[in-house]
Amino acid sequence: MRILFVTSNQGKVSETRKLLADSGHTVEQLLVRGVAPEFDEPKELGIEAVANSKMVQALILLEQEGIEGVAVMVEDSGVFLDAFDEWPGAKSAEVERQIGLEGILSMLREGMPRGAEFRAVAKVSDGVSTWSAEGVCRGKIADSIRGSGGFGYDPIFIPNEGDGRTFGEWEEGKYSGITHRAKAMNSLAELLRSPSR
Ligand code: ITT
Repeated sequence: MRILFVTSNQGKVSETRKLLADSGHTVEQLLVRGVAPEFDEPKELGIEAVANSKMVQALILLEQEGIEGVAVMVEDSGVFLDAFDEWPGAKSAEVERQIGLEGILSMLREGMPRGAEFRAVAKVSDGVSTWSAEGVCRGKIADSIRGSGGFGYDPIFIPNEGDGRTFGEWEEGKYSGITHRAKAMNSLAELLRSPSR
């Protein structure tokens, strides 16, 4: 299946392309006349609602543009901090832009819980059926920014299933199945393989 991924985030595109390569699906960024379309995202409603909203808007756009014979993918994700009642969640990208990783670290004062998790909701639609999956990656926030790999919160996120390094320090990339996105995409690939789809 040729899957057009509705995102402006190149980090998501390259990770997802690798994750789905073995399942025989190709993933490319949805571009209209060379530009990634921007959609309204109801961030206050959470990542599932944002993904649903992006999917509706994307399917309308494909129809308007006469783009056929492809599937469309949306994904919404975020980091949820125990210390702040799951903030920033769906607003992770915006918060990162506003206060940066240093800002997050300075808000987490000594003695505050450092537990956190990444969550992702991913959906694929061929215009008739829609498949949906989610993934969670539990971990904790590091004391300092470590490593420059990945994107977003990777340099301050230490996954529980790892070896103590932040995702930013993983030289080999983070496609070993433990990321929230990997889990969501692996579930999606499984659903797409299912004969009952
Ligand atoms: P699109 O909406 O265009 O797909 P975006 O980056 O704005 O791109 P989201 O709205 O889903 O994506 O925001 C997700 C943010 O959560 C992302 O920008 C990072 O700040 C953070 N995030 C999500 N997954 C991450 C990951 O695997 N590693 C690091 N940070 C991640």
